[in-house]
Amino acid sequence: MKFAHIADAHLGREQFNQPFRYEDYVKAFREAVEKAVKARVDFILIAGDLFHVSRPSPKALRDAVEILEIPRRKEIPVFAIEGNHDKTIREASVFDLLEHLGLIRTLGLRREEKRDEFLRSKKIADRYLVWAEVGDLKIYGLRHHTRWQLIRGNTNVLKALFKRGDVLMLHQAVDYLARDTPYQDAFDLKLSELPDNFSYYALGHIHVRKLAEPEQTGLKGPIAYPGSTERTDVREASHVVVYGERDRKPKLRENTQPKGFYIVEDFRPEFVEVETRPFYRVTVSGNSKAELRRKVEEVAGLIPKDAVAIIYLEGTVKGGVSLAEFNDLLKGSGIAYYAFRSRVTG
Ligand SMILES: [Mn+2]
Repeated sequence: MKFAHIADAHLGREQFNQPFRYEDYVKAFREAVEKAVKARVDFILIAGDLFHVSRPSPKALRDAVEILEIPRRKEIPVFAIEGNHDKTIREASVFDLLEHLGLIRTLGLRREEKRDEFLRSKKIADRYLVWAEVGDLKIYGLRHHTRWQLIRGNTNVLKALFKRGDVLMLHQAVDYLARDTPYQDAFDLKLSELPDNFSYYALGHIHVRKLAEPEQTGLKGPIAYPGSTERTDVREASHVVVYGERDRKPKLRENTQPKGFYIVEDFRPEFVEVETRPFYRVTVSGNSKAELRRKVEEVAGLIPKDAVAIIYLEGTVKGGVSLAEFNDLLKGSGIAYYAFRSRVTG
């Protein structure tokens, strides 16, 4: 059995208010789905945040429908959960609409019983737990919940709901994998709070690729975050340039954060890269405005025209600097989008 594990596509996001970034997000998700279909997977998992908001624009919805029709044409089922960005407490969600169109199947606790070729349901209090079965594989999932919803005193809702199965799909930050991410101190679950007895933990929420092997965690299967399909934050830059105070020339590191998704065979994830626009994170240090300007001009030569670049200015400059004093430097550079951020002290 082979499946694809995709997360955090954030369709509909127009990063930096740039229309071309909307298209980039759509393109990355399309490439992931096309590559999954081409690899002839048995099913596709979408581990939350398919959309950037719970009420996406008609355009984002249309793009999602067009892309999800690719696996449907090949009769490859798509199982999904809602993330913190696209969940809703309203009675009907965009996920219900996509499900009605036969494009996805939503796993988790639901108001109504669901049964079809793949879906099974079990009544739990006033809800139905809906899971999927493909061949002899049992796939469970639950949409994003806050920590206090999942861990209530001595009750661990996840462990009560999910005793055993093959795949468990969640949209949560697990502390063990949240190190060096924005969720380091804002995790939802401790490693020990994850249910045991699953062969693969298909997670979403942390936007950088992470993998914890059973030897590290003591769980039966790996915990995997594929990361977002596009670059959602400067921490996910593809290229990092540092021009320090004492450097005679800038230092460039390439392909620092590959983007993509996992193709999982026999519960072993294999990362598949998706092509994304180069995203530069640049740090320039200097002790005068003239030095900072000279270094920015030099760095500009390293950044390709189609790139996004976020440039941090650092150092101690008498009287400080205003960012407006730097914008003219890159005006004619052709860089698709750039912004300066100042950490200069006066
Ligand atoms: Mn997300």
